[in-house]
Amino acid sequence: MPEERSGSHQSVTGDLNPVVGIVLGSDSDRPAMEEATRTLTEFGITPELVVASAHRSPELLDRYARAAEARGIRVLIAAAGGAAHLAGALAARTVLPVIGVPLEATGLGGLDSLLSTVQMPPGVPVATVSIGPWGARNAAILAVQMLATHDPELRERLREFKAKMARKIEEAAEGPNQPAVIARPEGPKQSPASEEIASPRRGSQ
Ligand code: C2R
Repeated sequence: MPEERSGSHQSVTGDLNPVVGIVLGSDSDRPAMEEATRTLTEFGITPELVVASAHRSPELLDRYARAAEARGIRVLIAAAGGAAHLAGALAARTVLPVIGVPLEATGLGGLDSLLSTVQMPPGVPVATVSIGPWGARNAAILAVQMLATHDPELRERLREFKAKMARKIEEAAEGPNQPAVIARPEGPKQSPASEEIASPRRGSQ
């Protein structure tokens, strides 16, 4: 188990060496996965993005998967459409956690990629998220949560992120004609730390 990082200098946030690798089955998957990069950047993590296909470039995928851990990658995100064997092929070659994002690429609405990503045989898990952009965002958040198990600064950012999400819903619930029972208890509206996630230190483009 890697040692727990503590303090801003030890945190993976702001690391120049990527700790998250996003693998796309095709260059055509880039738009669908922009949300993943954007979300990771919100948390101060800049991923590396590579295109490699289990079907079309098996040797390239093999090289990438086998070198990832030694290069400092901690979590892999694999996104593919159709017969999406990409995430499983990565998971077969590394002990790093693999998050699979099924994409919609055929007339089957992404159900084909969902099933081919999620239905892994026992022993080779792929943490599969929802189809398309929802999955892209959740894959990034899940990757942050995995990294945060050994990174207190990231854990704090996740708490602020969740608090901000809850506040947004609570504010909507404070609209007219809402039952008093769900009114917000008295307390500070927003902590300065929460503003940080709203406007992260590192660029969010
Ligand atoms: P093209 O647009 O390049 O024809 O790709 C890609 O992820 C993409 O969504 C069409 C779709 O094929 C997917 N693809 C896979 C794999 N390689 C490419 N599912 C794989 O190895 O699993």
